[in-house]
Amino acid sequence: MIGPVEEMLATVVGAAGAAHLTLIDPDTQSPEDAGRMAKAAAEGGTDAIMVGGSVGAAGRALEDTVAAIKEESGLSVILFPSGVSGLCSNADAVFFMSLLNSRSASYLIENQALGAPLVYKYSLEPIPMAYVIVEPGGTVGWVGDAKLIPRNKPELAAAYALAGKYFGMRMVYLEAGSGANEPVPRQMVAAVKRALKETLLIIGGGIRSGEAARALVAAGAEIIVTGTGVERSENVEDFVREITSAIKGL
Ligand code: 1GP
Repeated sequence: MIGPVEEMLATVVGAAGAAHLTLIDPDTQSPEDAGRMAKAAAEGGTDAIMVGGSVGAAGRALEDTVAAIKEESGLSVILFPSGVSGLCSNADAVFFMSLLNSRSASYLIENQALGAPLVYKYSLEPIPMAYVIVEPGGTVGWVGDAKLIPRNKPELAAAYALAGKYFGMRMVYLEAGSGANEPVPRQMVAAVKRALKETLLIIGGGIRSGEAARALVAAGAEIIVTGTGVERSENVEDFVREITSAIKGL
């Protein structure tokens, strides 16, 4: 069953052609600073906040960060967990994902099995998502033990994406890795979108400008994620507005 956060994202994509998510890692700044960043991102037109990180995004820091973001921005918070410890009860939703090109059962199903009862207990909205990591992959590629998709092999990315769709996952996230020098190649985005059709395609990793985000949306991306760009920008509202105004209403 589709829940309210997923419905909201689908509505934004339907109306504007694309949505934007701001990724905040609780390990990178204080909860207060995370709240301020989220408020500025909301003012810049971001649609929801993703909270997660490969290392240290857990416990009190995670809960306090989620609380501050919700209070300051009024936006929905979607958890983006690297494992069971990335779950908390005060978020709205969780990308309930399997890292399809991981070599490790931990990231394919074990964390998900251990996390599922907590998702239920916390009444989090699970958003079923296929997660596929492309070169260079960054920290998440290493931690997730991913067999990285080569950048010049769009057909491999499309095959994994289609497998995710056939499993019933309603979103596919192609990830270049946080802080990547370049985003996922446009040809790969286009090949994956051709395979997916109506299944929503999320692209993240290495997106630092409105121009880059627009090119990815023109190729078929529907949800753009930015983390590092937001973290490093001196004016979060302006940076987020640059991205949102470049991708919406194309
Ligand atoms: C990481 O794709 C996201 O999961 C965001 O990447 O930090 O490079 O924006 P950046």
